[in-house]
Amino acid sequence: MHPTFRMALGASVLGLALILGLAGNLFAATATVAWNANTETDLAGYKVHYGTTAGSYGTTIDVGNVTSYTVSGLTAGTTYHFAVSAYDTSGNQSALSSDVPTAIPSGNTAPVVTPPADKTVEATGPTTAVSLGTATATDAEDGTLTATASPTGPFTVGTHTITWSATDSAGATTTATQTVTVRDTTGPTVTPPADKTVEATALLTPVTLGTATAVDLVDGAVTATPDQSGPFARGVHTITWSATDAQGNTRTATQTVTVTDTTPPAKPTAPTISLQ
Ligand SMILES: [Ca+2]
Ligand SMILES: [Ca+2]
Repeated sequence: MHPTFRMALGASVLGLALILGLAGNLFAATATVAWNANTETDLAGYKVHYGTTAGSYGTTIDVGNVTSYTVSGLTAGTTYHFAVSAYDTSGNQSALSSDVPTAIPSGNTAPVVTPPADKTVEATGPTTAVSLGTATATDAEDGTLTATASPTGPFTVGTHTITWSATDSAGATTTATQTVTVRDTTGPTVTPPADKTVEATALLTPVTLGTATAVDLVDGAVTATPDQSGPFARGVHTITWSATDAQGNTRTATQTVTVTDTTPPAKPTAPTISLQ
């Protein structure tokens, strides 16, 4: 049995350094591991250990008596743990050096998304379809990408934030926002009751005006009210019916009420005659 071979590796590999390199394939990277040389005269070589879990290295490579080694085939965007051990001519192994965790860069650039211009449109109903336009999305690796919008409408009255997003082949997503404003500046459409002509029944005649209807594109049926309700003197009267929507937009329509007097006075009582 050989005595246990002990090397002051923990101290001697303090200089363990990693030089990361990206190979031609964007998704396979290399890392160069370098360490300080041990000083034992019977030193025979080193082993590089690496894996994705600290202290549990899935791969060990006997790299011989060198002080640097380039590991290839690493997955970009992954963190690896590296350590080095030494062995002598009798086959004794040192303990592992300190663990050196290293994140391999993804080597990918996220897409650039430019949203369409903000939009303001007039409501056409309780919800309004809006042509959002098209966002542009470009990616350094993939070229032109398709950006998708969410939500796409139709939209209620108010301000809405549309998120445009594009995802590249490496799974990197970029978002950009567009603002869509749907406004209601249109008052309800008012339909007045039919014009009326009534015969006077008194100095001021009560008239049943009827009911106006009012419909708003956004709010649906709303209430219309007249500006006067009588009773009316003889003559022609213009009644203004108005209705206001939830946004404060008012529209009006008119109804004409005519009070006629075609009734002759009652015949007088028989006169009395006096002779002189
Ligand atoms: Ca990309
Ligand atoms: Ca309206």
